[in-house]
Amino acid sequence: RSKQGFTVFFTGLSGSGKSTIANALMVKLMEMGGRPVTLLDGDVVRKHLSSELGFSKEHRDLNIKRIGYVASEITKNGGIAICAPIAPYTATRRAVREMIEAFGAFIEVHVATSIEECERRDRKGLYKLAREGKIKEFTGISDPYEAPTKAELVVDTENVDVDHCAHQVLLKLEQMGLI
Ligand code: GGZ
Repeated sequence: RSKQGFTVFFTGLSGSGKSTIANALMVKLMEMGGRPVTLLDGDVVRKHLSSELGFSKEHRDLNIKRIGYVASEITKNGGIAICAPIAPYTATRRAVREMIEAFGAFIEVHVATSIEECERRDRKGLYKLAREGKIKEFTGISDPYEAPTKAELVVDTENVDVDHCAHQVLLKLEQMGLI
């Protein structure tokens, strides 16, 4: 009997490393074969599925619920969904968890890179723009990020490299009997 579907849901600040870890995880899961793997990355989803949305609480919630819906369909059909949005609100993450747990497993991974480190890296220059007030409602600067307290896994990208973070997720999936 084939194994149940599941969703790995990364949450963390802009520039925390969610996309990089999610991509590394996707490659590892694809190499294992078996089930199809679908990556729903924050900025890609915003381009194709949520292009009309901004960054108000209402729009962020709508964006996350769309991602959750797509992930729940993938999970229902026995696939693997990897989501990597900021998802700053606890209640919204919980709603997505409930939607997905009706069909399979939900693994929340907090990419817990500190705001100081994200701003120091500032890979896309967005923190600088946010500080200058050129981007409004920027997560961690002028908009909230509610850190998870009950994530299945917390990864540290300040002291641990991307590949090792992805490996930690794989170990968790193994422990849970999902792969
Ligand atoms: C946060 C913003 C904002 C504001 C643009 N706040 O690091 P990035 O650039 O490539 O990823 C971030 C992305 C956030 O979209 P999400 O869909 O993940 O957010 S949410 O889950 O809250 O819906 C960032 C960029 O968009 N970006 N403006 N104001 N991030």
